[in-house]
Amino acid sequence: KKINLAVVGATGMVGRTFLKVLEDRDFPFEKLFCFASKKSAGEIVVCKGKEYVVEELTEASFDQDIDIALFSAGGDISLKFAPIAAAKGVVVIDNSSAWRMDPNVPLVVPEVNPHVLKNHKNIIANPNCSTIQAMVVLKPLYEAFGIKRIVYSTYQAVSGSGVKGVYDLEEGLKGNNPLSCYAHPIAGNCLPQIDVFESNGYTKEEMKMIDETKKILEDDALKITATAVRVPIFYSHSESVNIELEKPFEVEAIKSLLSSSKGLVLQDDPANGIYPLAASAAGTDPVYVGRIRRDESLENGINLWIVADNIRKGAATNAIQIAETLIERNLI
Ligand code: 11C
Repeated sequence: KKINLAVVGATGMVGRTFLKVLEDRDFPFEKLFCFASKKSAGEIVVCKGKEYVVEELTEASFDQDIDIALFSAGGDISLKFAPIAAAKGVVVIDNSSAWRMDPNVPLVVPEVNPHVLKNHKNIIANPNCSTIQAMVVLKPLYEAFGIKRIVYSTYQAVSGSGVKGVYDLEEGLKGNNPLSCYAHPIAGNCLPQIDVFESNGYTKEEMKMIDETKKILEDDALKITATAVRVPIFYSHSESVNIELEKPFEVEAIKSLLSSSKGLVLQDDPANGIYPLAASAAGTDPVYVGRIRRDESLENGINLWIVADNIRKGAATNAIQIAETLIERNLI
């Protein structure tokens, strides 16, 4: 069956990357509908060499013959329009945080937990970018050795904040500091704040990593803490992850396990300067892992460095892989 696709938020940073990834992966769609706000309606976008006129998103948009809608237009749009689309038989793959923790909504990384897709009720959530890349590495470790505790420390690119974040860094590098996005200058800085603070002193980004990890690994007892930091990098999030495993392990066994895990590329030859780098990961789809070494302060502790393009694997690619998995498994 040929699929009719819609992209909601087609002119945004993730929306444009959806179109690029559909093209790169030669996703087999028949028709493509591109929606955005009234302000962007009429703009032309291109996918697989064909031009599409962006239409204003309205409730009637989903009366058309659409099988799958990829949403990336912010949480409010998802909250309002995903149920409308779902009720009209469209399967929504939503990149916002609006539906992620809803118990009726599968939260999916295709290499990690595709089995939960069979329970979908026409809304499927794409996890937060910093969670997605960690899951691709942590799931094989969880299965092979068990995990007791995770300490996440992130180094996140400005593109995670969309076009405003990219603008602030570009301008900051020219010596201007517009503060259109962040509370402090991002150029030459590290901001230990991503999103707003919650009452427990953690940021929303940190709590997303903690809560989404538990949901995806289906383990509420996991002990997790996180510090999320915005760094002056355009694309790709980097993460230092410290893990306390349940069982003893050999470092070489972990390297060999991860080198053969789906969606992962092992880059771990520090003597030759080989380890994952944000600049090399940018524009690509895999998750990269390296600097794998024992945490000698802990029984069964391991340290890892994980990098992926936050707009591709962290958003657009993961959503499109969900669509591909739905098709493969006849869940559409
Ligand atoms: C950032 N992780 O880097 C955020 C962006 O919940 O989808 C993605 C927010 C989300 O700022």
